[in-house]
Amino acid sequence: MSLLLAIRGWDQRYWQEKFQALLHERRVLLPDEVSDPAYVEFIAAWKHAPGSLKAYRNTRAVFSLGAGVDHLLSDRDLPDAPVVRIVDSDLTRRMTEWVVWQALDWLRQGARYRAQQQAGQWIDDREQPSAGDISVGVMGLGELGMASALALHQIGFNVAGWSRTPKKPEGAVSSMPCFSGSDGLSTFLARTDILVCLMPLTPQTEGILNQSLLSGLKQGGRLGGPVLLNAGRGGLQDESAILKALDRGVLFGASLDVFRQEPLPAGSPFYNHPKVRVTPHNSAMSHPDAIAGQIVQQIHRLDSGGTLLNVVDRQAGY
Ligand code: NDP
Ligand code: OXD
Repeated sequence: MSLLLAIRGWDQRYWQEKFQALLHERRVLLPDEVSDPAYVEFIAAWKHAPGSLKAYRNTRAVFSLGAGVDHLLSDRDLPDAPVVRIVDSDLTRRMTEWVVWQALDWLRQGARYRAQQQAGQWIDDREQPSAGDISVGVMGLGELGMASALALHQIGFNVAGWSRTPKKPEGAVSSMPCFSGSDGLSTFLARTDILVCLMPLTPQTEGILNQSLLSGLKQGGRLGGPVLLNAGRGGLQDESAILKALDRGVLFGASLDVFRQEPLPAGSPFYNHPKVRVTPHNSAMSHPDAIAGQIVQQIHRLDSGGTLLNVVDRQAGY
């Protein structure tokens, strides 16, 4: 029996070696090494070609090599097996770093001071707000959103959250205002200076970062206007609405790690936009050792009669 690696865009051989070094009792195969699909017991995938997994009818679980599973669930021919995602403390920490980095860069006017330094200028003529003057709204209070909310709260931002189902946070963020569903959205947006989007891409969230949502954000504020940070998925974005909102001053700025088309094509208006910071979908890279280790552990759990962890709800899409 074997584990099939179905990967596009990453180095397949590298991942194969990582998995094979940990999974001694099974062969780890790439698609063109499979002679009989019936012997494929597990699949670990990242952005496989839709339809290409149809033949693997004995699959016991399909593992995503990342936290998101939209790349799997958008494939109508995915084998009818549990879909498992990654929940990893290293990945969560990296995402928290990105969110905090971007929030602080907007708060502390990073672009302005970098430009001043390059121009050899010493200008200290502007008032500097502090984190306590800024309300951050985190959309998506899952593994990543909750960790980011906690870190932002610890820095002193006024943090609130929004999710699909109601939340009662515990510990340091127990007093964080939490909103949910379409009923809670407008109140959540109206208090938000920095909107952090850490939601999955599902049929319900596709294009949610649109003109109507952006125009519901708090206008004015100590940053000069609202700022969007999106590291969820590009499919959440209505990109022309974001550009219009930036150009019309409805949005003051945006930090975007994800795009509808990746790699973001040369010539995209996002690259040179003075109010946009672009990172190449690497806010929270999956570390191969941690990811392969976690998936192999899950396989061993099944082997010893246990159940899989982090199985997604195929109906909800995440
Ligand atoms: P989780 O599944 O743990 O959390 C998802 C959150 O989104 C939950 O709070 C959920 O609400 C909320 N949500 C889902 N659908 C809706 C909706 N229709 N309306 C409101 N809230 C909704 O996911 P993670 O935190 O682990 O990851 C989030 C996403 O981040 C991933 O799906 C992936 O797309 C992206 N990601 C990006 C990376 C990058 O490098 N850019 C790296 C890793 C992940 P509820 O709590 O009520 O269920
Ligand atoms: C993920 C990603 O989903 O890196 O893990 O985008």
